[in-house]
Amino acid sequence: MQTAKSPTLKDQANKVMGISKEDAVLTKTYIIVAFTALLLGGILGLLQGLNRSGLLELPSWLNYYQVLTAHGLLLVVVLTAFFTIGYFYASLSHTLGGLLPKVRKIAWIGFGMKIVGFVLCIVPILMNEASVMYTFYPPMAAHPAFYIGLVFIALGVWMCCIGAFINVANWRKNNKGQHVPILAYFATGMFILLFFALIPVAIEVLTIIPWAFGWVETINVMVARTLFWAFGHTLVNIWYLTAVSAWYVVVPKIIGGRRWSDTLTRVVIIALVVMNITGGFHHQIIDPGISEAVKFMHVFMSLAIGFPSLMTAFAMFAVFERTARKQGGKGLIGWYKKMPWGDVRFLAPFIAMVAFIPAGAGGIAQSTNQLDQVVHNTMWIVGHFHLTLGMSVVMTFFGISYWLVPYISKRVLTPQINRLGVIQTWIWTIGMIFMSGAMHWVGLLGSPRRTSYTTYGDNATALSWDPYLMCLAVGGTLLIIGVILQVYAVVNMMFFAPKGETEFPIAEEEENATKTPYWTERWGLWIVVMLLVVAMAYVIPLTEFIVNAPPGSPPFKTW
Ligand code: HEM
Ligand SMILES: [Cu+2]
Repeated sequence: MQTAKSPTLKDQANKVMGISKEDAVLTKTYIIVAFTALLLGGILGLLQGLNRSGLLELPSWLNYYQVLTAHGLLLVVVLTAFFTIGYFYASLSHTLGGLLPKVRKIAWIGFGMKIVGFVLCIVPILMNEASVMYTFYPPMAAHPAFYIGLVFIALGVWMCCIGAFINVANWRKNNKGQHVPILAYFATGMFILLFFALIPVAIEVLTIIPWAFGWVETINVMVARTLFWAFGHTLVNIWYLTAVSAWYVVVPKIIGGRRWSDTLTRVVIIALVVMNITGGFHHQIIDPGISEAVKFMHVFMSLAIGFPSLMTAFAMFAVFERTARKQGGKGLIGWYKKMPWGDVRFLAPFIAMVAFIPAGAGGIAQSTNQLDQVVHNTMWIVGHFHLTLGMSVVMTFFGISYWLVPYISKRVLTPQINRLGVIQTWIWTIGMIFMSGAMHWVGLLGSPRRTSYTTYGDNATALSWDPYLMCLAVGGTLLIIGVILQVYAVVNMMFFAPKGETEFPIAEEEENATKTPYWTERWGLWIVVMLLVVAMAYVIPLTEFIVNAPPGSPPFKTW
């Protein structure tokens, strides 16, 4: 497999010398922005947690919904987008023999556009002119600058997608008939999903802008919400694909094992890309005006994504067990004794994987019509995405940082920082169990999400939420300690750790692996299949919303 006939001089130089300075600076900059967003977003999260538990009254110049909008945007958009792009650009650089100069330039232009966009978003938020939350659904309307900022962010991300496509296409042209290296393959899948996911939300934003300016009087709320979730739900799987790439490719190397089946790994990626966008209506189960049949189709497609997830779970535990047996591990679960629990590069993604089991189960519950009636718009949902995103995804990102940051900084992970990382991982785990556990529970008792502290005039039910909200605040406090430790570790590894070479960990395939069939490289075909599945899900409902449009809505400022 992937027996590169004769590695080019550039490939060899890349192996020996590590990442080039230019490529390293690019990823470093993306990572710095990502972790700055974590720090700021974390502080805002703590403010919210303390407010909701009645411990902190926000000053009159700082509105709860302003804080919530900034928290969502910093963590959902800035942290994840910048980390994902920085990580995958380093992966492309490492596995494809360096970034092409023009690709690097494109990525920098994309960076600039995202920053400009982000400033355009944040200024109206600071002025309390855009407390519309990161979902920014009409009929709530923000200052037009907020939406123009979103356009810039989308354009910037598109640039990065195009840059990645150019680099991969160039490699394929020079390596005809070969399989794209696995991490670059993950990157390709992720950037394809990102590229197409941005189309609906860009259309949405372009229809909102004239309405926000007051040039048109009303907007079709159903269309806007649908376009948003076609993107929003896909974003979830973009994060998932990024985290999973490290589970499949990096974690086996760190435990001294080999990768799981190359063919099936690629099939999982294709399945996630093809089936994902079609799940958006599971966020709109309670919305009116969508036929049951259409909702059912979306729920079916959402559950279809469960299939590659289960394959992933199987693959991971198969790798753990196989590796441990080679090292002398015995019995059905004896493998756990052989795992490097003291190595943060393993511990963090391992706990992230385990967290995905309850997180995924909660997601299946929410996709069920009857169960969703109970939890919709309650704190349960907030608990769910702090478990999926805040734990499974973000903790995998943390685990990646302990080798990626030294790798791009030409420094090493010291035992001290590793120990700090292990402590950080446990603090984050316990904090999230408290916070997310409390959120799930209090949600079942009816506490709404996106609502600042209130006792509803000392209503008995509302008062009964208090102990859980206190538990939420305890978890949030632990989490902010975790944020500070993690940011400290990143700064240390980037600027102060001892100089040295750090390996980019990529596990080899099993020796007796079967040859991966070439159809896995036919991205043109997979994109056509994806678009057909998307059309199946969206053409009929969107046509209906537009043809039988209800009276549109004027803009509202509810805060
Ligand atoms: C210090 C750590 C954190 C704390 C204390 C915290 C706390 C909270 C609280 C209390 C809420 C508001 C609940 C509501 O009123 O609906 C919230 C919302 C949210 N959090 Fe966090 N969080 C933290 C970290 C994170 C991370 C790491 C992410 C994602 C990467 C994240 C993503 C979100 C999102 C998307 C929302 C929803 C915003 C909305 O409803 O518009 N949080 N968080
Ligand atoms: Cu979803």
